[in-house]
Amino acid sequence: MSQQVEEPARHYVGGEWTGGASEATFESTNPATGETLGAFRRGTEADVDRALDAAAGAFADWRALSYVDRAEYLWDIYHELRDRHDELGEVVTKECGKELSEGKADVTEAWHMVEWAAGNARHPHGDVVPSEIPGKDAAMRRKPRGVVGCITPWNFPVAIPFWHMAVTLVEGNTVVWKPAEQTPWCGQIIAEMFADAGIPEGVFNMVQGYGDAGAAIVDDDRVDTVLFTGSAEVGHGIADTVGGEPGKLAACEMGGKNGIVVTGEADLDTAVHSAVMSSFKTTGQRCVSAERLIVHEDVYDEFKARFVEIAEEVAVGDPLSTDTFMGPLVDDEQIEKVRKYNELAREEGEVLVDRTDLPPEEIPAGHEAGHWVGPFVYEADPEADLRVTREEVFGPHVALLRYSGDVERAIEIHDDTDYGLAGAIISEDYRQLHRFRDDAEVGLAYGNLPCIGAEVQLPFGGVKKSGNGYPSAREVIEAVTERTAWTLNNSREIQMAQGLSADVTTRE
Ligand code: UN1
Repeated sequence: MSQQVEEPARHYVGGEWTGGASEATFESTNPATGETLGAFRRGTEADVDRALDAAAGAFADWRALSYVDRAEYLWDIYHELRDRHDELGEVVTKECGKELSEGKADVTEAWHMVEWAAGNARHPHGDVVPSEIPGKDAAMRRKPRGVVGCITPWNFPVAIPFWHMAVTLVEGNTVVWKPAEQTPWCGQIIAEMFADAGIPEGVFNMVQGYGDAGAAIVDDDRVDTVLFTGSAEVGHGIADTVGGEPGKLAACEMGGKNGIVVTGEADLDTAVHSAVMSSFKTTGQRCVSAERLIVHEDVYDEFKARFVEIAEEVAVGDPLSTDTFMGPLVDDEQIEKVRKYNELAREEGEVLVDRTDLPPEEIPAGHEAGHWVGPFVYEADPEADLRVTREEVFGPHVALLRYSGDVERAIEIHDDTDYGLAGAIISEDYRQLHRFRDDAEVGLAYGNLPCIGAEVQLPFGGVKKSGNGYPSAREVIEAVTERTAWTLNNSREIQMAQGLSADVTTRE
């Protein structure tokens, strides 16, 4: 399947393409045009059941291979992702609406993750640990947990599946994956890559569908770890369900209400550029996008004037055109949500830029059915208890929050949300930079940069409501492996640590 999906595309289970238990299908549509990209079988509980059986059945043989042999399948995929970069970047753009350079960066991020995971197969996988007793050797060793359920979002439809699956597979687990229902075409292509790479049957399984299929994965006893990236609402539900099941783990990465602190010592070129990138790139639909700009009173007026000027002018349009900065939102539901929060901001704040309804001349010809909104910027009081400055919108919707006082005060405002994923500080004063680095409640902290664009070799994840940070990059290893503490006695005598006596005394 390359440029258009021709017939209802199927699930990939146990090494075969299958129509599944139900005839029901769903469509993928291009968010910029409303055009149908293809039809896909909608997975049911019965399909998930078959996929989990296949994954459980394949586990013993897959874990018996060496890390290096398992990684060979991933290297094939690495080359295919690189060879098909332009074509796949365009598919990402057509299916989720990100502009073309972002569609291509999604594919690049995917092969970076595959490279990291497959390369890691030749790196040490445990620790040699000293013992108190000279005759003992101690080590930490890892082993795969078993069947891993992966549930991935639409905003990084190629990269995030590989964040979840590349390390998971190299570590020796088998996988049942449900791609986001908005981006099943990307899911189909990734499944084709695994099939082309000849991955042993049952090791990788994909079931297309909606939340009911995802729930069937989460609820099943055969699943040892659930990896989830997506909304806080769904993620917290998964963490609750899985938390009640001993032996099962959930690693969830959710959103944020991310902020950028611009201090009185900021370089304003860097500040404005970083804020525009963080708030409007990907049309605000990254979990790391910034919706709060916390700006010191000394530079507030100038920052505001410059930020507003660009927000009025950023190019919204056809995501396949290289002149576009912002593509459409992904779907109607997202449009509704952004509209609702823009309305709330009109009540709770002071509007500075309102491009919610783009005039017809800004909508490219042939794209009238797209999900268009432009930037929305407002001022709000950081002291006030407002919903709009604390709840995640996931769109090009951003608050300017003016502060006075020192960087500690800015960090207090920054931390005044339930989330803690990404954040940035813009300042020329290294003491302020370090204060933010050390104290801000975030998993990803940036200095003099946008708060988007993390590289795969760094840990990715948040604190507070943003999740536990494990379903990505190198941290996945913790979620998909068990650790064994292995201690071996090299002497003929048994000696205990902690001064514990090894003497066995008898009645005689
Ligand atoms: C996401 O927003 O869901 O750090 C992931 C970044 C990207 C990943 C974003 N590497 O912006």
